[in-house]
Amino acid sequence: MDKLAPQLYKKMLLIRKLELRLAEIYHTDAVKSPVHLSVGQESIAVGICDPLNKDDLVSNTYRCHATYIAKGGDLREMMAELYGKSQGCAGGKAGSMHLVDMKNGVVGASAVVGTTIPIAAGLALAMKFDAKKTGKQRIVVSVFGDGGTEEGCFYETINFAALRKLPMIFVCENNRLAIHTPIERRWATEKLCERIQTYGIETHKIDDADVFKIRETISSAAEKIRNTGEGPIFIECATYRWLEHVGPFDDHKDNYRDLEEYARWKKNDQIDRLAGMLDENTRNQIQQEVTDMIKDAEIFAENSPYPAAEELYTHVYAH
Ligand SMILES: Cc1ncc(C[n+]2csc(CCOP(=O)(O)OP(=O)(O)O)c2C)c(N)n1
Repeated sequence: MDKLAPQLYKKMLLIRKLELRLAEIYHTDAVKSPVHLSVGQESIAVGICDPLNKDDLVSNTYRCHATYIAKGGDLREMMAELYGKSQGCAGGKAGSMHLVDMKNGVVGASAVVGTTIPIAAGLALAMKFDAKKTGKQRIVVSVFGDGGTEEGCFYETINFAALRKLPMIFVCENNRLAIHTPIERRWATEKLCERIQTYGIETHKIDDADVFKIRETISSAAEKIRNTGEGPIFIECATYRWLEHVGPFDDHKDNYRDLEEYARWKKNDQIDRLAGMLDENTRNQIQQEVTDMIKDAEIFAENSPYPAAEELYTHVYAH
């Protein structure tokens, strides 16, 4: 058995089970915001975050539950945030699309496609300056979807990051869909890595969402950037979203996605794969731990109070 299998399995299972639990309770209105679930895509977040240090940063989009959990974001605070409660990671004011936990290196997410990419570069620039004083190079990983690469600010950021050799890793989570529009109807060519190479950036492409390959690629990229103080590195990870773009259901009857492709990805499920690598005792123990963690977070969220009315007037800026 690969010695990393138990920890990777546990993190992926935690994401999967927590999101499926959200889907189950969504109809009760306990969760106060829309949810963009990552079911089927867990190996990307876990492969990225597992080899990072606690003080490295990960930045993501509105589909941010998976990286938040994989980077060690506080589970109770996440659940309370989803419930709109005051002990949530953003005081209950932001919800699912804006999870943040800076103490564990999770940068606040945004619903506006592409916008978190330049912010991540700004953080990487700060880290480059910091390293001159501290001698320790922290890194930022900026995660975005294939749709994010269609925004102008993505190319501005790629260019700036290459010019200033920023200590960052760009990861495109390519699930081939932007809401309902498949990639064939959006991209003139699929040569994303080749496009990025023209900026003088090293690229890697992982076609099968293999969690070990993703982890290894990130780990080597991070080591290279830490040793030289120079990035960026770009990684494209193919994956497939199993559920609808936003919400708790599947949308397989909506007739816009290739269900044979979905079936192929399901067969390649990394959670099933790793479960098969573990002995029964280890597997059962991890499953129980994950169930307990989710229950604990749910109870915490239920018992947390809603924000006080005066909170309406905090974090509000007027010009
Ligand atoms: C600037 C901007 N344009 C359009 C939208 C509407 N929108 C929300 S999600 C989305 C699709 C993005 O797809 P992708 O980046 O591939 O991420 P995924 O949802 O697949 O994770 C779009 C177009 C938006 N939120 N922001």
